[in-house]
Amino acid sequence: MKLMKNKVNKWLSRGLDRHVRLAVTGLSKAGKTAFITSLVNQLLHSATNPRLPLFQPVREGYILGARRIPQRQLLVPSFDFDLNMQALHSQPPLWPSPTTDVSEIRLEIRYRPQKRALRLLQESVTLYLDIVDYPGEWLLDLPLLSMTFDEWSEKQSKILTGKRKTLSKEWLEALDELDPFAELNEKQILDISQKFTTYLYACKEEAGLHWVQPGRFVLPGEYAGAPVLQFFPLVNKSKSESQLKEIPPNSNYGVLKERYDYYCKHIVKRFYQENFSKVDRQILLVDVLEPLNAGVDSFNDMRLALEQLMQSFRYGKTGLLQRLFSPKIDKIMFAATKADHVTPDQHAHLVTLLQQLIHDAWQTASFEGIEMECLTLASIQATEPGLVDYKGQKVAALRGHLLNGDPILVYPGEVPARLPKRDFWEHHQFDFRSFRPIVTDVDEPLPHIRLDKALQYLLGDKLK
Ligand SMILES: Nc1nc2c(ncn2[C@@H]2O[C@H](COP(=O)(O)OP(=O)(O)OP(=O)(O)O)[C@@H](O)[C@H]2O)c(=O)[nH]1
Ligand SMILES: [Mg+2]
Repeated sequence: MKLMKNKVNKWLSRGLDRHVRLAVTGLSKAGKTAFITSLVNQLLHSATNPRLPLFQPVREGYILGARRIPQRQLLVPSFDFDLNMQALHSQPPLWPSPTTDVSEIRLEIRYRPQKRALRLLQESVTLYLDIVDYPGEWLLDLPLLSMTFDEWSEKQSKILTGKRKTLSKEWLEALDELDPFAELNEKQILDISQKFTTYLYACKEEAGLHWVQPGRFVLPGEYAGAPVLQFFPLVNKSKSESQLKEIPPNSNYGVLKERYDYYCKHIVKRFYQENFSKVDRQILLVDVLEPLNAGVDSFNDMRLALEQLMQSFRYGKTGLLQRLFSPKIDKIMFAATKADHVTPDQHAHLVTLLQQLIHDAWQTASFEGIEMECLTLASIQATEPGLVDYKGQKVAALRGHLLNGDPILVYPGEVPARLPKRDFWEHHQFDFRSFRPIVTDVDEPLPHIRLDKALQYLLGDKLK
């Protein structure tokens, strides 16, 4: 009889278990890894976490706790939570390293059900939470799936202005020498590909630009050195109608086109298939402050890249992501990260600025009946609000340590509430610094700003 009861209970509890797959999206350095690390850290402390007043299951005490369990996808590397925490707890504390590959983490969260019907059946229920982390650059490749090689080449020609024009000089000179319709010259293709890759690295590292496409060229992961990463767009090359009709497969052109198609089909498509088809919830993290600090070029580039990335938010039937991968996303959160870089009185501006940046994606998602929320947060708070004397008055400021360890009290400046106009860039001065994480003890949860609000939005309803 007892055995029977246990079996029924086990069956029942499995029936009540819930699953959430959360996609944490954002451009490179938006703060994805910091967000996941802090979110996992907060949940692992959830039984006694005093830092989560806005997360109802913790505030009302019906969450029992959370623990890490082995992930389902055995071929995907595990998210290195321990290494990230080790960095944050080192002396002096360090930020987690940039992400170079996809990784995943799974949590088992146990709670006392609040719905009466569930309570009668079971004392506790489990929510399994899967979170995936990936390099920001890889997310910019989705639009490639709707472009032919020629369309992509044309698009790349159009953006070769400003800093990109200067950085692309060597690559374009080498490209000038190429006859696209001549028989394949493997050595020449390799040489130009390498120059193109160097140009992409320079866009990312030297110029701090975000729109770096194809994303795998700067973060190749397992494909480093493979021919699938040896192609480039044929910019500034005129091609006649008749030439385009019959491109010999063994010409330089034919091979570049073939590699581009292969890249789209086997790398981009596979990545989205594996990571987005089962997503339930999505958060888009945006670092608005760094590009605002870096100037108009950087800010506009961020907007452009964000636009590309938000193609993944077109969930309607005509949206590329929906057509190819049918994710079942019912809630999206848009978050401006690193809110601890500005004084609390600027947070409202940060939100309105973000709302303007994501306006189009918001409209489309709203039309599809997807629930959305916009907020500003700091996954790992590195500063504390303070006051400075300015012309005899007390003014809001931030107290923290710079990356080199120097203590600092600074007024970082004002965040514009709307998208900045031309004259704004001429007159405005920012002082957004990079701060070192605050020293914390291993047994206390990481300090944050409004991460509990994000948790409530993304998971609160699944823990009822
Ligand atoms: N002050 C502060 N800085 C942050 C916060 N989150 C991230 N940062 C800073 O932003 C940097 C990038 O954060 P990551 O979490 O590595 O960004 P990512 O989106 O994972 O970047 P990729 O892996 O390169 O795509 C960190 O090294 C920190 O310097 C935060 O909450 N507060
Ligand atoms: Mg990362």
